Amino acid sequence: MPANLTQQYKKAEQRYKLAGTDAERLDALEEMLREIPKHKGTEHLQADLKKRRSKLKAAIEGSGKKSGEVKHVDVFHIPKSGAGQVALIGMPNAGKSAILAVLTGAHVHVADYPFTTDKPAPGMARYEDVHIQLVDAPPITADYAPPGLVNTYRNADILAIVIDLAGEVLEQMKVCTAYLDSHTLILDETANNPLARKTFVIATKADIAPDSTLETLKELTERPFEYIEISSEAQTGLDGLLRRIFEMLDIVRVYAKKPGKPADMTDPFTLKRGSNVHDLAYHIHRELADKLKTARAWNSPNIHDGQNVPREHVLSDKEIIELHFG
Ligand SMILES: Nc1nc2c(ncn2[C@@H]2O[C@H](COP(=O)(O)OP(=O)(O)OP(=O)(O)O)[C@@H](O)[C@H]2O)c(=O)[nH]1
Ligand SMILES: [Mg+2]
Repeated sequence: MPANLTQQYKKAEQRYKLAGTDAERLDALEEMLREIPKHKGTEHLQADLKKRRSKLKAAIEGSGKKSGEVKHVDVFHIPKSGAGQVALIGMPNAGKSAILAVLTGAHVHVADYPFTTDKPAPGMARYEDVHIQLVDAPPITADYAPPGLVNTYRNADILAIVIDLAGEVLEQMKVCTAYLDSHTLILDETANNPLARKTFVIATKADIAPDSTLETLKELTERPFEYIEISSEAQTGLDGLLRRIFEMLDIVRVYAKKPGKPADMTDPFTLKRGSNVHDLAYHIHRELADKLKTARAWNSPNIHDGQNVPREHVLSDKEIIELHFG
């Protein structure tokens, strides 16, 4: 086994091992293939991964298929990857695919006619050293939304309503909120609805928006959404958008360190805010978590660098943790 596999590769491998379904396994395997360093030392492993990939693909295509029956793959289910998943919702031509393209480099079609996108597609954006998954989606209208689309939104951590500021903003807002309401997807603080998702608004095409369109939209929308104004074309507001998404995900990043070795500061683990040292150990390795003996922390508020911390120690963003297993 070559020694120079990246953290990202190892995480994907971990995901592969923990996957519950073939589809998740395939997704993790694809990431491993993307992340594996491409050189002579990894040729065998690459070949092995590719072999496993074709087997999995065959298994997925074969499953549920009786003779002559058409295969069923849920194209609306986008397996999660990265620190969190944000799915876009909007009317035709709103600019959803353009957001994916500019933030993730995913190969999505951006075009000047409606209904360009016909199924959801993921892409990976980056905020500092955190990977955030964005999901492009086919459009909805007042009369129609693809029936399976609700699955895409149910699976996401956060929903982003994409409004074209150069279009009919009130109509777009009405159609999107009506859709989210009718599927009880929208977060109503008072209703304690477990199906609801955190929802905010991306107001796009700021470069060609008539003056004060956004102000009007805010004034006439009753729900207290957060609005983030961007332009994919002029590439404005994008850093702020990613920073807010990171904050909304409510996660902390933690750099794990082996005793006697420097921490890998390039690729943090991400955990829900409020997680502790034991959660980190569990996240890294399920079986090892209970064998955790001690831990030391660096870059932690109120703690001297290198001090021992208990397993109940709550992690803060950017902490470095050294785990000692018994
Ligand atoms: N000026 C300007 N044009 C934009 C911007 N974002 C998208 N567009 C244009 O708007 C049109 C539609 O963009 P898409 O990203 O394909 O829209 P969509 O929401 O994915 O459309 P559907 O796939 O039909 O749902 C394209 O011609 C884009 O070039 C922007 O920020 N500024
Ligand atoms: Mg599109």
